[in-house]
Amino acid sequence: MQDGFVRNSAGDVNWSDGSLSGTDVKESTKTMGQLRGIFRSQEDWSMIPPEQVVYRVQWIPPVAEGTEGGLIWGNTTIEPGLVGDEYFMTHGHFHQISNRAEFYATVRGTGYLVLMDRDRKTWAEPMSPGSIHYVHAGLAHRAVNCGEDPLRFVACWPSDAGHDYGSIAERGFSLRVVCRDGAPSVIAA
Ligand code: S6P
Ligand code: ZN
Repeated sequence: MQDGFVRNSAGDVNWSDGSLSGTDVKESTKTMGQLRGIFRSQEDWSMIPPEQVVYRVQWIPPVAEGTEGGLIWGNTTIEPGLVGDEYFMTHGHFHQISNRAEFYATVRGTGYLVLMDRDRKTWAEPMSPGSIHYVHAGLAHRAVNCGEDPLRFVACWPSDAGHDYGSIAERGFSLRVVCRDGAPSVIAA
């Protein structure tokens, strides 16, 4: 085989758990302390150690983030847990460029993908292993872990999508996923 004809351009995904490996894998961790104001009860939030990990993200950017026309592959793992009666979840965001969509696909665990348009109309799609979710352009998205095990999903999004966290930090979503009598319930915020 001549050098340069056969090579892996991105990295490797372990299909049993969605994890990524390779030299270009980036990783970030979101702790409870970084999620101030995201959960409904500030009092319950303050009782959890700020260093508690809520979720981890891995991603491979084959092109620099912000590049038009590229794609990024990643995964997110949300730990199980509750802040009061509210399940651990991601911060949630709109994409900065409003016509940029995204795919999510669940690998492990159960939960909900909460979706909201700019008029604050909100709904939730159940997540379970194998479920594929198309996040239409312009929708805010947040994943919620309602199970007793980590919730892991893979995602693919445009490299120039960007993340608008400010709108969610200010007003949140208009639905919340809470534990009622031991089971998840989707309620108006
Ligand atoms: C990126 C994609 C995911 C999230 C990740 C964490 O567009 O939607 O990789 O970044 O699930 O969520 P958040 O809201 O903290 O970015
Ligand atoms: Zn996104």
